[in-house]
Amino acid sequence: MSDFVADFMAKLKAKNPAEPEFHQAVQEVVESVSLVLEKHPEYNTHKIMERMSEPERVIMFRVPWMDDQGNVQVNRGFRIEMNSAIGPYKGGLRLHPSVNLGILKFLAFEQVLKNALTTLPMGGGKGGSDFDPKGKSDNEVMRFCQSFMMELYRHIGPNTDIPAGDIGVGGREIGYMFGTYKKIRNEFTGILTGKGLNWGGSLIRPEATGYGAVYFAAEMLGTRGETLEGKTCLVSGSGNVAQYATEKILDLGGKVVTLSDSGGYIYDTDGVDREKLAWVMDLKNARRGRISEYADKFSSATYTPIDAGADSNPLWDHKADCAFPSATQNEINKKDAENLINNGVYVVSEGANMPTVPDGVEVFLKNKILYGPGKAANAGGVAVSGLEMSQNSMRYSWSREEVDNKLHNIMKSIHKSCIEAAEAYGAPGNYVLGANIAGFKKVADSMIDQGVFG
Ligand code: NDP
Ligand code: 2IT
Repeated sequence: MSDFVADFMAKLKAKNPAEPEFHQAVQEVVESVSLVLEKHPEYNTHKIMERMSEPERVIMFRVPWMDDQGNVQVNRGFRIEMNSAIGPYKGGLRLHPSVNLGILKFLAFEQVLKNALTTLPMGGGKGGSDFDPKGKSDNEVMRFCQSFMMELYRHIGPNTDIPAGDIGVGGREIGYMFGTYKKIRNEFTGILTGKGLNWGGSLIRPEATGYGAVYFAAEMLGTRGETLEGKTCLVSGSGNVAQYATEKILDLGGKVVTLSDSGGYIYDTDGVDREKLAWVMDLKNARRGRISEYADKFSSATYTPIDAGADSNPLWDHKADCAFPSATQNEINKKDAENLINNGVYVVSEGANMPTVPDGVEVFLKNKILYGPGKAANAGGVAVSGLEMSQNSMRYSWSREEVDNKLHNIMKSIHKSCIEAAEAYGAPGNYVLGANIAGFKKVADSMIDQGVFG
């Protein structure tokens, strides 16, 4: 680690204690951009890294709600408005018991660079709550979402901050939040993305993150003259991103052999075909059950529980060509990364945000595999959110084909930006460096243009 990076990180950790995920996300970026800072001392003069790692605003609030038994429950709500240099704050809301300030700051920090890569004018933000939607009734989720929006509404707006979904937030939650905002403000505007198709949502938004991660993998394979046809793929998660990554892998002729949830994973020797995928979507989206039930239903599959405390995750220890981690942060440790390489995996396209620990990323880079980090590979979701905002502004909607084409072109453009930035800084094929540098430069130059408040 260079003196600059060590010094920067020591200060960041002292100022933001007990936020390991935030430290991890920032450190990777500081390491990548230290090459840029050497060539461009003006970024240091303007204290760009210091400013980018300090949120413009952090909102933390009480979310009281009443459960079905009439008991009052209290959760903590957050919105991190990280950076608005290139557009209004934009990024998802996560509802999961693990949510805390540090996790949302890491996600907001990543979001700023990701959004810069999309080519669309969006700044970065993230929010959510430690509310656990699992096991809650529809009415409880609605009352929580209403209470959450009773505070959030003051801080968001179609030109200020536009939240969307993330873990635990899909169409149902966006609907309850949108209805509450509309009631309070007496205004029908695009203050959230991922809306229902009947009330301002965009076609392809639910599919966008998963499709985008697969388009990105296809672009990476294209640099070696290959396609996804006939490739065996490991997918983790079984939520929004995993489901549509699986669908697009099938479209492009690949085979998906794994899916998971926080309890364990299934391995299907015959592959998850369209019929089985439809069954998974029904199981998960109706919140009826766990992925373990897949193995009861389909005899070609086995279920293995995942022990979160174990030294490796068996999902990543199968013969395959490609991996699409699509569950959560730090789900691939160093041993998992080594297992992937030893099993022949040479394409990793991250649907999730920061799913690989830094030592794991090192393993991928050392082995020179095609490794697309989350902020590039999963940018399709927020990109189509940006397209939803454009459609809302125009009071118009594009067809499925139009949105899918735009998404595809955006993913190609992100891939190209990464390749070019990596080459310009002497590390051809290093998408980590490429994504961090390309995203950083766009935001940094905009901040300089706008003076010290930019
Ligand atoms: P969903 O809530 O739809 O699904 C999440 C999936 O991941 C579930 O299968 C869930 O299992 C599993 N999971 C969640 N937390 C953990 C955990 N701590 N350990 C193991 N498994 C876990 O979320 P999404 O599919 O939307 O999000 C998945 C990832 O993709 C996240 O990292 C998110 O930040 C990222 N992402 C999402 C985008 C979007 O548009 N939705 C855009 C870009 C990135 P279980 O059911 O057991 O909880
Ligand atoms: O991590 C992400 O990019 C998202 N959860 C999507 C954000 C958005 O605003 O669509």
